[in-house]
Amino acid sequence: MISDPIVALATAPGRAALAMVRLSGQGAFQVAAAVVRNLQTSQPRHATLGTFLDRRGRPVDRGLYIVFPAPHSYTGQDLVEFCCHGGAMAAPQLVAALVAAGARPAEPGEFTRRAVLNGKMDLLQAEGVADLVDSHAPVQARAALHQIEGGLSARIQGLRLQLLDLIVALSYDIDFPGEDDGPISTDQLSAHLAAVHADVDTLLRTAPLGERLRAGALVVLAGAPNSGKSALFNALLGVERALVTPVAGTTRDAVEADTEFEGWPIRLADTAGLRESDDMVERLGIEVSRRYLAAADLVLLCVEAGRALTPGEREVMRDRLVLVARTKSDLTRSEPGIEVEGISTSVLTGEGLGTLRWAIAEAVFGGGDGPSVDAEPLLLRERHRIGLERAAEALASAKGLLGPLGDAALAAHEVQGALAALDALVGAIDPDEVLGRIFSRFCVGK
Ligand SMILES: Nc1nc2c(ncn2[C@@H]2O[C@H](COP(=O)(O)OP(=O)(O)O)[C@@H](O)[C@H]2O)c(=O)[nH]1
Ligand SMILES: [Mg+2]
Repeated sequence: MISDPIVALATAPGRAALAMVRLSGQGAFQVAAAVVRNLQTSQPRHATLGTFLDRRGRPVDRGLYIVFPAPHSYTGQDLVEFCCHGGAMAAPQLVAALVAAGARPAEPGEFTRRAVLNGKMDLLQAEGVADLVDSHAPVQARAALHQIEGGLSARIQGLRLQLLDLIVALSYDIDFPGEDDGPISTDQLSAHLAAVHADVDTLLRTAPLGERLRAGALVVLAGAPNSGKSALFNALLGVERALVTPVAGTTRDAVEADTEFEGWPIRLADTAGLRESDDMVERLGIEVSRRYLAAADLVLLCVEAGRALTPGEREVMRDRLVLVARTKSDLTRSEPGIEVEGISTSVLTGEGLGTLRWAIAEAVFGGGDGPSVDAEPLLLRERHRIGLERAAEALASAKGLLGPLGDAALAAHEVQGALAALDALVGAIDPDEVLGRIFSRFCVGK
């Protein structure tokens, strides 16, 4: 059912000054009327102070409510937002009162799902909403907001219109076959097709950065035991997450944390040291380290300042993106004139930490503060990439079907396929499967 009244706490539960409860669906105002003393609905989208009552008419809170008559609401349905007090009692009691009055507790993402089904936003924008809620770095948040505002949707819409033009042009060829010199020559058709194909490819090239931006770049600390990995991990995060001890082999499991460097999202992982070990648990940790190394977008190789790199460390640097952090620089006075490979750092003095954060962001995201992220839409998800890859494949097939020896009808069919791939990205072509996957990861109340 997509119209029955649903209710949810839209803010995080727990101790807080305020909380927000959302109610949406057909009959939402009747449900609200059973809970709000003298509910006023004559002034849409105005905050009204009211007393909220439980099912026996006892006040549970006093707060603001706003009524949004359909279709001018987030979901496109009649909707009421309640702003009540936070904490363990007021908001949960208000939700319980609304349920008692006939609303159903909402599923995760159900409000946004209704917004999509009612045409208030498309699927790409809905994904942007989820990404903004999940983001933990400013650039990531900006990319998500850009998507909510329709950046990627507009770009896809532009591609759709190009494809529709192409289909129209091809149908002329179907209707008047053999007229080589009709209003649209094969050369023109080919050029038109090549232009759309190039635009699809341009967008596809944003996928590696986009997907890395959404997930956060995986930066893995590696190096010999006791080289200062865990200390550096904590210092880069600014919180004590991993255990630091003088005992080699302390870190046995990988510790991961989401953070941001220079506004860019980073998944920082501390691992066990890379060395042979007889201790079974430590060996398992080392195995985990190897797996992390294989998955890393960047390896931060920790090497004590003032010593040469070992052959094993050189091996780690082969064939992957590696930055060398020279650790414990406070313990060694670097000899003037001797060039030290890597960025000199110390967790005691703080030397090099800022430089290192900057260098990591630069290495994995190409640096800058991301003006391109604001100006240009990115493909942030695998789903987007796969959709555009399908479109690109269909266009490549269409290309082979143009010309006197080709078949305009088949070419048009391929272009239709490309169009369908883009439609599925934006809209609810395959509603249950795609919508189910997307919205199951939402928060309740969104
Ligand atoms: N003086 C100094 N000691 C450090 C620094 N970083 C780490 N250490 C010490 O080196 C030892 C090993 O550090 P740890 O981070 O546990 O190394 P890991 O085995 O590579 O994780 C600990 O005793 C730390 O206190 C540093 O920048 N300066
Ligand atoms: Mg450690």
